[in-house]
Amino acid sequence: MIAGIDGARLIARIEELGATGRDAEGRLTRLAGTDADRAGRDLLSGWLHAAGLRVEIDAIGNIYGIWNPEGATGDPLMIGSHIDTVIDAGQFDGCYGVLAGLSVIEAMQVGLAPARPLAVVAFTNEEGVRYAPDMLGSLVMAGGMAVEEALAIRGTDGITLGAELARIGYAGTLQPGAIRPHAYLELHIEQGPVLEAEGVALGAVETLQGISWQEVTIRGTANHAGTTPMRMRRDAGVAAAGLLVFLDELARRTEGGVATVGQLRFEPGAINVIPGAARFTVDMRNPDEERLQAQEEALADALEDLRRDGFEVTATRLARFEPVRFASEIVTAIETAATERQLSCRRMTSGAGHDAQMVARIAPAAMIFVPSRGGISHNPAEFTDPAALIAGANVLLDTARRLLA
Ligand code: HGY
Ligand code: MN
Ligand code: MN
Repeated sequence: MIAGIDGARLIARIEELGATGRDAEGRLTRLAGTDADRAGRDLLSGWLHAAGLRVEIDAIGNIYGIWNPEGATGDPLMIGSHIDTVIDAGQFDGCYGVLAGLSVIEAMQVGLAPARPLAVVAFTNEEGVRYAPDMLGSLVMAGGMAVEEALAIRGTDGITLGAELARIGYAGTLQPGAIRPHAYLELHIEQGPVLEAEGVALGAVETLQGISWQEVTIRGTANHAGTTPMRMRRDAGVAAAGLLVFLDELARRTEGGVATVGQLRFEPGAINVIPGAARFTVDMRNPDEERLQAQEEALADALEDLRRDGFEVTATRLARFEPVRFASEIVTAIETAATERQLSCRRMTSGAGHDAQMVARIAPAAMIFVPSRGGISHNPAEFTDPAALIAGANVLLDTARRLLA
């Protein structure tokens, strides 16, 4: 009987990976394909090799650590997440799930001989901050996008993902999808307030909400800030500001809706020039597909109104994923594993996007959440108590064993 994972080593690795790829201001920022991403990838690959795993890199840069015990056959049980981050990130988002997956394999290597191989995976560009869409590596592995199309995506800095993966040494040869999961588990911090507010130890994630990403450009007329009467202005900045308030109010009155404008840029961006153009991103989400479509239609109507007011408006789709329901048999296995460890557990939906939603296209998949302090994430203040991290990893271990039985 294996008692559990090596908790101290898991926490130490989270800390060490969390110290990797910090910028000059000490901010954790490992965007896909950057030197910081390479540093994180190299550190993880070293741990995978040290655990005696076969390490494979596929053509979209996904990193697989495969354990093929004596006599094991069939497709692997896959445990994964991501190690790329947002800007000024917390150290748990994604990394926790990958490192917990490694710790599960290492625990099983002592005394267990599963009949099926196991693979721990770190997917490329889950965050989508530099390259859209997000969850890109798992989307390609699941056959949702051709690898050539994904490699040709230009980042926010104009450089293609393919060029960057080659530059950092992670343009693999393995065909994405060649390693097909028998089933998939992902352990992740909740990144929201629910578990902490309810005092529940774990979340058995059964659904994940729909996601709609767009980039909107509004063009008006750049003009002199002093000489141009208000009645003569076509101020793209004010038009954009009106849309930001509209999107916020729309989400607040739409059941389950959320909306975020994370990036906003005025051009030419001078103190005494009326903005001739405004570019911004729109992230809208809803667990209900029809309501998400209604949010998208309301935005489209608002953009049409601006065109009638004389603005030139374009909207480019960056990502669009429908809500996902995970495999109920795995959700049940997670609940059983939690109960056996006397840990409280509740079913829930995920507000965040995750690689599991892509892998669910090709295999039974589900997720386990642990609480986030204050519900904070995508922020250096992101934190989960070490005991909760270790408890989550042990429930991941027990669930994996149940799926391998
Ligand atoms: O955007 C998301 O929900 C995820 O963090 N990529
Ligand atoms: Mn994540
Ligand atoms: Mn994230």
